[in-house]
Amino acid sequence: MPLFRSKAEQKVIDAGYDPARLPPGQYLTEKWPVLHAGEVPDVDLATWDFKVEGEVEEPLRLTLDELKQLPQTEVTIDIHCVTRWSRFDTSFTGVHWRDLAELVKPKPGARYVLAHAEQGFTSNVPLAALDDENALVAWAAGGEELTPEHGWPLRLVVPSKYFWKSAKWLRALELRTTDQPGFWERYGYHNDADYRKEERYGF
Ligand SMILES: Nc1nc2c(c(=O)[nH]1)N[C@H]1C(S)=C(S)[C@@H](COP(=O)(O)O)O[C@H]1N2
Ligand SMILES: [Mo]
Repeated sequence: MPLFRSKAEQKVIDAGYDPARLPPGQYLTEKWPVLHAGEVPDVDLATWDFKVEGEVEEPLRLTLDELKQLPQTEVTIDIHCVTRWSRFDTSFTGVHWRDLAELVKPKPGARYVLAHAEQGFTSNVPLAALDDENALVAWAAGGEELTPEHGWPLRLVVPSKYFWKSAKWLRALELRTTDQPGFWERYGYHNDADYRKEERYGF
């Protein structure tokens, strides 16, 4: 037993969880805060599509209905925001990268992904972060369709990184041979975003 527990750790214990589950510098919240730059976009499903492109043999373009025909995966993950709130046990439903990879056939040089969202928002992750068992492109959370503010109709879920990498209003995954910083990364956030190491800011 440590001699001292922080208030944040005590709250995790009081909520019935193992305090080791809370990454350094985070506190537990029961709510699900909404965070993004800009406005919630107006999305028209009649013209909406989702693409997987770049370093792939077979570029893919799907409507939401077509995406939902693919094998579905449900994951339950902990969300860690760089602004220090963590939310445990959020479930998401969507398609895992492995099922998209089977269709697009990544070229051998594909190492990085640049996610493209509405209004020019981008986020970058190594392709390995999408191979994570619990990473998804998701259209539902907690068994319900995503709400507009949480990314309807589709968002990325990358549980190994701070949550800013999980682009809401996702429109495309671009596979790349080289890394390219996304929106928040250009703004000064850490390129790698590992919450276990508190990789919050790049400077
Ligand atoms: N398109 C888009 N996605 C985004 C962002 C954004 O500004 N635009 N912000 C990110 C940040 S900083 C966080 S913490 C999470 C918040 O997701 P939530 O609002 O569902 O909690 O979305 C991420 N995805
Ligand atoms: Mo964030």
